[in-house]
Amino acid sequence: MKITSSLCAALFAGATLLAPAMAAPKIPAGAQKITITLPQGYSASPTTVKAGIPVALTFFLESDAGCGNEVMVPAAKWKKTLKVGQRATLVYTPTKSGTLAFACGMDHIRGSIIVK
Ligand SMILES: [Cu+2]
Repeated sequence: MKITSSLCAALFAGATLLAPAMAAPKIPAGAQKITITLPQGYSASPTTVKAGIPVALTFFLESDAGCGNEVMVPAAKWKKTLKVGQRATLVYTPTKSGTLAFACGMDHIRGSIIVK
């Protein structure tokens, strides 16, 4: 676990350094594009995506969501704090069917996407 979290921290540090050049991630052709509007997206009925195909998952913070302004996708080791009106996109390829979970940074407001 320690190795994973320090690797994660290193990745975040790298991402921060590269932030100006990487404001928007490259979205592969054929990616499944999904936008989750927060805060209601935490409780909305989940969207379904296909496994094995990249998902361009955009979180849009429509209005203040409290601690939910910070959103994370644990499976992708991805976390982002949004300001109202801001979007952040994660490109991630789910490899198996099930649910792809996202949550506030404290992991107590949760939502999910169904992977088939
Ligand atoms: Cu929270």
